[in-house]
Amino acid sequence: MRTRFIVKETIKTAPVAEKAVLVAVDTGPKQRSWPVKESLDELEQLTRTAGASVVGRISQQISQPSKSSYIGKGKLEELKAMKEEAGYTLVVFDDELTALQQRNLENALEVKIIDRAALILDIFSKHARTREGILQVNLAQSEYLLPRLAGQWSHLERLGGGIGTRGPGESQIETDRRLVKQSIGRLKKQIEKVRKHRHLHRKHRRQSGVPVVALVGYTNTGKSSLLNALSKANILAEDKLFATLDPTTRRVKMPDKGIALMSDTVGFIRKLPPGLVSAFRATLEELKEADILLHVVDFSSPTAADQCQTVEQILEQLEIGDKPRVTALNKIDALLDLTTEWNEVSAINFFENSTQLRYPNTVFVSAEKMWGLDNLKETIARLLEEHNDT
Ligand SMILES: Nc1nc2c(ncn2[C@@H]2O[C@H](COP(=O)(O)OP(=O)(O)OP(=O)(O)O)[C@@H](O)[C@H]2O)c(=O)[nH]1
Ligand SMILES: [Mg+2]
Repeated sequence: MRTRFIVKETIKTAPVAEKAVLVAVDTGPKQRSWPVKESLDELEQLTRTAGASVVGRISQQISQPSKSSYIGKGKLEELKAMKEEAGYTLVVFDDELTALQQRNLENALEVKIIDRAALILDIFSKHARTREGILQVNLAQSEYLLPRLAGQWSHLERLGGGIGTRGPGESQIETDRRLVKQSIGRLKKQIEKVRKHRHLHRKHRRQSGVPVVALVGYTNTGKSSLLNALSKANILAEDKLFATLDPTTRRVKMPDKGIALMSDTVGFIRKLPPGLVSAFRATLEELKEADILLHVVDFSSPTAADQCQTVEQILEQLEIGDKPRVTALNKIDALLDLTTEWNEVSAINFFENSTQLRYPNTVFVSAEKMWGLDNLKETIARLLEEHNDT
């Protein structure tokens, strides 16, 4: 019998990448701790993670953003003049815009305008996989939209889909605020059910007496990579912001042959949209139940200190700022001079001697090279034991 092969042809049409220009204002010394260049670097990473390419950057030194158009008139003209040459289809602003600023900017530039908060929400919506994650992102998006329902969404639809327009149902948004409010109410109820379920799950876990360590940190610092290295798990780790949204828990063998449960969760970022932290309460509550926190820092980042400060602020906001903590200064390999051959011992000695960092429960590691992991586990075990005694 002859076998017939049927060749199915699929035509793949890759969506055309949106081209974005990034805009920030530099309001002077108050903001010096996070210079505008670094802020724009981060905004660029966010934009790329959302799937657009960056074709230009603009920043303006002003004491206060303009109430009507965020940047001043002259800068706005400059941005408009760039349009033809750069061919941008999207402008991303580094701060949250008011509905008025957004509409004025859209009218002046005739392209899609989004702000940092919308960009972060868009990435969250792309990366959410579990029902819990999706519900929480939908809630945060609806809350972001509610005060902005001034008709600009129909305008946005005319400008095409893509970043910032993925939302909890554009048709609803068009209809009216009441529908969005109803949907917020529904989402909250559904999330409440998830919370209760999680609460029960945690209760069982607590009864089992296995200690729980929660990884926290700025986005892209290597939390998932470190958990993979510690547990030989296979969690997605990539050079993208917010690669992880849904919590993952793994069993890790400790030096005393005991077991600890370590959970990896969503990373933090500066200027997180305010609604996002509250919408992610169900996920973030996992952190409250942990015995200790493992704060993962990207020690190779020029903004490591500022990132730590942001993490501290969010931990305070979640009322877990005083939980016992181990700090892992990660990615030390990325700081080494490559003309020398390094190994675990020489690299860690080098950092311990050169930085003279003497903070308690702070260790140098490289998740990529698997350096410092035993020391990290011992530090965690010691802290767990101390915590148990109290
Ligand atoms: N050089 C170097 N790169 C690392 C190290 N650890 C992680 N990375 C890289 O850093 C990037 C982010 O790693 P992830 O593990 O996804 O970081 P994360 O903190 O889980 O990030 P999100 O889930 O997106 O918040 C990836 O490209 C990793 O390969 C390290 O020790 N050294
Ligand atoms: Mg991750």
